Amino acid sequence: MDNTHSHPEKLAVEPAVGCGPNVDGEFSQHDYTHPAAAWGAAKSVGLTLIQQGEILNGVKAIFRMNHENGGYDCPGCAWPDDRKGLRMDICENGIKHATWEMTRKRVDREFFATHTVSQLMEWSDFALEDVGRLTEPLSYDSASDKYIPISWDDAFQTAGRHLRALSSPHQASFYTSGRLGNEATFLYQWFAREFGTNNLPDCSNMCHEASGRALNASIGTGKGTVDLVDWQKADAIFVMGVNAASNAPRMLTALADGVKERGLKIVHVNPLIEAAATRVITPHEILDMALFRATPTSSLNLQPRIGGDMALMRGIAKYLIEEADTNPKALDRLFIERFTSGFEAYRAVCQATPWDELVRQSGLTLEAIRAAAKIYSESRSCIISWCLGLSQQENGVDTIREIMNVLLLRGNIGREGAGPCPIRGHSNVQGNRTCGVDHRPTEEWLSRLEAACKIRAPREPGLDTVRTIAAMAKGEVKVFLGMGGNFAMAVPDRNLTFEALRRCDLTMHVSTKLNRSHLVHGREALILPCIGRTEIDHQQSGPQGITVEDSMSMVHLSYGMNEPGSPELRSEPAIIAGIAQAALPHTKTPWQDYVADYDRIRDTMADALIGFEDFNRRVRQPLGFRLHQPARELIFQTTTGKATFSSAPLADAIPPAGKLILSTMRSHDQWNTTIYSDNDRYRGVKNLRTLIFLNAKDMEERNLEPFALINITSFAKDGTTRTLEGYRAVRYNIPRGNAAGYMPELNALCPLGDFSPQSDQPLMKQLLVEIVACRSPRAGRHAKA
Ligand SMILES: Nc1nc2c(c(=O)[nH]1)N[C@H]1C(S)=C(S)[C@@H](COP(=O)(O)OP(=O)(O)OC[C@H]3O[C@@H](n4cnc5c(=O)[nH]c(N)nc54)[C@H](O)[C@@H]3O)O[C@H]1N2
Ligand SMILES: Nc1nc2c(c(=O)[nH]1)N[C@H]1C(S)=C(S)[C@@H](COP(=O)(O)OP(=O)(O)OC[C@H]3O[C@@H](n4cnc5c(=O)[nH]c(N)nc54)[C@H](O)[C@@H]3O)O[C@H]1N2
Ligand SMILES: [Mo]
Repeated sequence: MDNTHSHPEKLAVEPAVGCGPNVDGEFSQHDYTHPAAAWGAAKSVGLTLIQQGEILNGVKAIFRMNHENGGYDCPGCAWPDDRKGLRMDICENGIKHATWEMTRKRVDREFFATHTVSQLMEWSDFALEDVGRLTEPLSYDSASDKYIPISWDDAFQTAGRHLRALSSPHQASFYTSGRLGNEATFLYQWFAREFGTNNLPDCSNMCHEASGRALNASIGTGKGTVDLVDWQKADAIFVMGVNAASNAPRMLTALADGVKERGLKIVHVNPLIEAAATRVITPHEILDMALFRATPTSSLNLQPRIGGDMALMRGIAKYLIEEADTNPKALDRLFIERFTSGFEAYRAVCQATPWDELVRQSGLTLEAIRAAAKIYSESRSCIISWCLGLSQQENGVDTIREIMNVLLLRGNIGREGAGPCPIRGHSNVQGNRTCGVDHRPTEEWLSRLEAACKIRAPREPGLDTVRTIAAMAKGEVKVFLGMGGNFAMAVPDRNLTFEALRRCDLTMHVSTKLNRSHLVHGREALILPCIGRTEIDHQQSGPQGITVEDSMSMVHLSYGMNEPGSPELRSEPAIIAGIAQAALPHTKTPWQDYVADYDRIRDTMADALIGFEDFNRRVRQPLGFRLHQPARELIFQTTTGKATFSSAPLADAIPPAGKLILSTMRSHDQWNTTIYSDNDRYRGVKNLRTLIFLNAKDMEERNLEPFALINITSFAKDGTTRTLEGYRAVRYNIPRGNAAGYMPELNALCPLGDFSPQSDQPLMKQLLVEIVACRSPRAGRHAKA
């Protein structure tokens, strides 16, 4: 498709506050024709290092990242480390992410003395973070509308005073973003529960909640069962609903190696053909880089409609079941009989679903579905991996269970090279759940915690992310603590969320950099600056390591290597301990002992957590250790003791006439709410974020020229609408009836009440919208907060 357009037109009005740098001038979109990773990535790394003044440290960091014995865990994503030791297991976006933290820029008290919060609200999100690392604790002064320095002691006392004043512990909510190490996570949930609440919303509520629930129901574990060795052994891999070249770039290595070394078959399932689905040059292959020798990384590209994945999976199952009439090897009958339940009902459902319905709902041709099924049925061992493209859907749980159904039909679990593999987001989001951040804790968890920590834990289910916002809006939650992350921007329904946060008595954030969540604050507010993953964590007993768990259940130590960005910074465990002591005057927990030596936290974790026995010793083994995963050994801790087929009705993914389904996603140059530039290299976009990718026919139907200004209105289930104005329509290879654009700008369109009843996840990839030409352009205007 010809997407080569550029549009130098300048807008008559001021560009509105957006998330990216908001650079003026020309913007464009054209087809990206180079292989993924390769020199474009190398160049971009160089530019980032220069921008952050970090050439030397950056280069040093590259060589220390993800290395066994002493390196720090890359904060970029949760992809496991390649421990072959021979390669640089790094990627462009990981380096960008680490150097963003290691910047030399600092934001000090002078800055806050000269800028009011109202003024800062006018800044872009890029500009806010770009002022550099936070250097000391700050408290909001309403008289001057400014943040002013506060001592750590006074900050903790402020937190404690508010928390103690609540009439119920459930009036506080404790958010976590998946950056937190296991030790801090464990202390954090301990503190919340000793305080008396399970209000522990986290970024998982918007990320992989659906995967956890589906996997639990199906195979009795919330996690995937495969590891990197399996990725090196599989003979077919399905890559579904992930933009790997941008968001899990180290996956490209596994894909390219598989193709080169053993003819791996790769099926990409994505409404967009993303860069990983074309050809790649992985940066550690220096020779390939030099010779521009690219490896094709796709056997089949399927472009289902948004939400059409379940129909595709059911189609594959139907094919296998039909094949089984003539080919006894199509299904693994022995496995089904010994290890599963619910097969007969599932077979009946597949047989009863007509092919044309599967074709209609998936948006794929019959031939395409059959081609995928053929690759699947001919593979000896197959991995199916997925990310947000599946989990952020209305029927995310059913869809992921359908993936499990397909895997179970051929016994693709519990053996080498086979199994389910959710691609996690934040580098320790999986560890956060393992270590107790869960608003719906099990009785087993709570009673083990009580025994190990000698506390009473509450039994009332807590609030998740969406419900925390609703409760703040109603005045039911009065104190909000954000442990990392950028809550105000990451969550749905921007206007409502801003109002909700502003109703709080106290909002506080533990952060490395200034972000919008600090500016959208309660009556009182605290910014509590912490050291980052790349920095040395000095405590009484010496420098501390923290542990993290990657996407594939490996737990290992991470040591920072730079001196803290400012002497005033504290570690996350130290900040949690400070707040806990101030909030719990009668606590018997020796908080400061734990901070002095993280081995003590790990010793208590070893008592509280199944699988963490002898934690301190095992985690010091060269590669750390892998958490025991019963489902991998075909032990299924489900209610039936077997892996369970689901027979859910097919999801309806077809938008009503005139409307479109909009998916919100990341550009190549952003890390969640952190925007590095307004470019999206692999999608060929330069200097434009306020865009919507549309099918050419959908544009024609609406009389939209390329780059036409448009308004987008979303329709909530409760009948309310939300509108963003002055976006640009960009012609793109995307199925008809579908549209895509960037988070977090588009979060203004996500209705708070529209979450999946199966996962409670906001429908961030499945918004019902109408797109019309914008008559009175107010460029990229964001719904006013
Ligand atoms: N560089 C970088 N790395 C990151 C992040 C980052 O922001 N930047 N974020 C981290 C986090 S927290 C997470 S959770 C992950 C996110 O990683 P991704 O899941 O890759 O995140 P998104 O950019 O939201 O992309 C979603 C993908 O799903 C596709 N998609 C949308 N709807 C559908 C659908 O209905 N079906 C299918 N099959 N596909 C669909 C989109 O086209 C897109 O390719 O990445 C992590 N890694
Ligand atoms: N529309 C839409 N919305 C989405 C998504 C989507 O696909 N579409 N994706 C969702 C997903 S998957 C996720 S995970 C969430 C992400 O939600 P969050 O995790 O809340 O957001 P981030 O942007 O990752 O947080 C960035 C901030 O973290 C802080 N930070 C960075 N490093 C550290 C550290 O080491 N310690 C501490 N304490 N703070 C640190 C910095 O201050 C930075 O500003 O967004 C969700 N929102
Ligand atoms: Mo995520």
